[in-house]
Amino acid sequence: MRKEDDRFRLVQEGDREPLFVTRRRTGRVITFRVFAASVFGCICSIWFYRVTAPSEIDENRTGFVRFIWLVMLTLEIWFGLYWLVVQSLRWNPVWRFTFTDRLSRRYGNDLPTLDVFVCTADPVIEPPLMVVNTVLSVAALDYPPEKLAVYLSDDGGSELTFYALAEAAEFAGVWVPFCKRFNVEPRSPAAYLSSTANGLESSAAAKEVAELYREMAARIETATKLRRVPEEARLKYGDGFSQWDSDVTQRNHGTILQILVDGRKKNTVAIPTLVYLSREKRPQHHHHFKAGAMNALIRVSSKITCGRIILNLDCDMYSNNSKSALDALCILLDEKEGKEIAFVQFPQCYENITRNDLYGSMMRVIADVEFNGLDGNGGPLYIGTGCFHRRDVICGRKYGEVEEEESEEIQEILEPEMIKALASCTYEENSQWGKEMGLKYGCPVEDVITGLAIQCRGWKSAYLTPKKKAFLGVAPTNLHQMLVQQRRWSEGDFQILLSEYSPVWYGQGKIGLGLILGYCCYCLWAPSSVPVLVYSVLTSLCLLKGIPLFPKVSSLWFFPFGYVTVAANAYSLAEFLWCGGTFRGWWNEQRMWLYRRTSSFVFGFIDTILKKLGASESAFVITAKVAEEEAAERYEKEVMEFGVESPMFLLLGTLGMLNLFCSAAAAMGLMTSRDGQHFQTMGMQFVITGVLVVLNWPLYQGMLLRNDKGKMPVTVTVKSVVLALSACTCIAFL
Ligand SMILES: *[C@@H]1O[C@H](CO)[C@@H](O)[C@H](O)[C@H]1NC(C)=O
Ligand SMILES: CC(=O)N[C@H]1CO[C@H](CO)[C@@H](O)[C@@H]1O
Repeated sequence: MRKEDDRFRLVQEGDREPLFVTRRRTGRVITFRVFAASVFGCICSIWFYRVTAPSEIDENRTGFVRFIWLVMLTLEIWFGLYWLVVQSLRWNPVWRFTFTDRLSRRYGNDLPTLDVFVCTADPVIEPPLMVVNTVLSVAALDYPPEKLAVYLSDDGGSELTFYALAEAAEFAGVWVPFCKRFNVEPRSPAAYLSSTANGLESSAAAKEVAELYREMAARIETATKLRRVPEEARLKYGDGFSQWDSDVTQRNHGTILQILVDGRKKNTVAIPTLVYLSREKRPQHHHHFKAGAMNALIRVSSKITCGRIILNLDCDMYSNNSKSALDALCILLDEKEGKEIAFVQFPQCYENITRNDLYGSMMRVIADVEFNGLDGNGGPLYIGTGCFHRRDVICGRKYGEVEEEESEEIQEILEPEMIKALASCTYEENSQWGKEMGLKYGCPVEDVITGLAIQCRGWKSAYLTPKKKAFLGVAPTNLHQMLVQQRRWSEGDFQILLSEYSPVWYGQGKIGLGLILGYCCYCLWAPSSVPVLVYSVLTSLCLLKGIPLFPKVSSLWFFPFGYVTVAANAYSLAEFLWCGGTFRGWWNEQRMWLYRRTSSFVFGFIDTILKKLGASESAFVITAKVAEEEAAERYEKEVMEFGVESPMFLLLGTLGMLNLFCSAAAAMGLMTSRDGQHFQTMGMQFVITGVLVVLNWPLYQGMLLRNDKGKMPVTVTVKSVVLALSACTCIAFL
């Protein structure tokens, strides 16, 4: 009897099954917690050792040595506390799984309207052909075309980008139906045509589409190379180009708006709405970078298609999975748990990664471990791309306030001139835009702070990592770009910590402790550079000078130091391999971990402090997406690229040389003295400095052994050697 009841209930609730489930891995979490407790025990004994400073080394401690030990104690307290904060990211990870089949059964084509915002800022750094491939890949998403709109925001105000989009709008008429008919994947034409395994190569339809694409690509590339739009195109899309008068420049122009495909009208071919927008820019008005562009898009789109859901994408991130919108909707439309979720973040994945990921660009552990941990604590950060938002939430709706119903009637169609006013420089004056509405201004990582503010209004967010990556971008392919990007991130995150929206005080009582700590892990990137820098310099210099900093290898006190070092690294290696990485990849990531902390984060830290003191201005550097041929070859071979003179390289070079000189001198001293006792007391320092030297191998190669264009510039090498030698000499005679 009871069984039948159950079955009856199941049938009744058959179409009320959840659209997604949240899973935990209990076994792994318990193992991790036991392990973390053991490491913490050892950290405490390290602190205890430093404070009580056992008598074994005490006899010959002078005031200078005492001071150094005090510094070591401070650093180790910092490392220990930071380690504690970081554990929040692994304490309670969750994984989400969606059921798109249930979504289709329940909603069919009756899905909410979706607006996709693609942002580009410079036609040279971000080639128009790449941008339109991204646009085409989302235009062909598996989604009813009458519900979908793609907006391209061009902060470069470039005719070339507009021209490329106009060409793409025409090509979309062939491409979108083709993708849907043959269920093509991926839906970026360039990516599809370059993948050989698509099996459709031979069909007539595929050949025709490929031919059309190649012709279009050739036209766009020629125009880009000549920096001139062909005359035929000007005639064809006249009303678009007429908006560029002779004095339009990148920094000074009126709003340019063109609806290239209008899905609100009944079209014969079903393709989504396509809109080009370049908001007004005037030198005397601050444009607030990408956040400003996003806010202009939010307003302009509200008068055109007004999608209830907004997907935000960088112009280099194409959709590699046409079902990603449905995945995200499984979460946002779920009647129970989904109701409290404001946005769904996909990881930032890259296609241009070499096997061992020389620059650690994939951030494997962040993407596959830490963000799942954040999700378990209340939700991942909004990272500015690959994120599905609810429009009304991004515009300020608090959790618990009623949602406005989507109006059934077709929106009144406004004149383009009236819509353009929404993207003018002055529209935001005396308004809540940039504060309570839209993306927040005044921070280099506006996305993170916006996500935090949404979570502080009571919302949660969700993190989705489907096996087939949803969006794929282009990673920085040289060391300098990578370090510059990291500098901006660390600086922005640190500014958040010091701002009025700091997770620590603003988030207090609004979001859970786990999430506050989770934010702090990233917000403390910049300040965490200083201890790492000091620690690595101190251990090397003290090795040179023969000042012991660690217990003897034979002493019992050596155990906690050894355990923390070995266990933490073994765990991090296991985690990395579990995320699908290789051993070399892990080793490369350790190097990047060191380089980021001893260059990008140092500069991020100094910049932030200077800015707080009012001595420096914000600047936003876009990272280039194309590499010249030789450099690309070196990238493929995983040879580290230096090539430019940069203060960050000077710092890295000096530190590298310092480690090298100190360990070489100490090794020579050891060989001449033949004193086993020396190795006993200095063992740990030998190992640390030695590991740093081995880790730095590509740096030494770049400075001393290579002869290609990508080697370290000679001036940097010379300066580094001089600086490192003077530091060693100073210490030796102190
Ligand atoms: C991208 O999509 C293609 C085609 O479906 C698939 O084979 C590939 O594995 C995807 N790439 C990633 C990184 O998931
Ligand atoms: C921009 C860029 O570097 N693209 C490269 C990405 O990787 C593929 C294959 O490894 C190359 O063909 C692209 O040129």
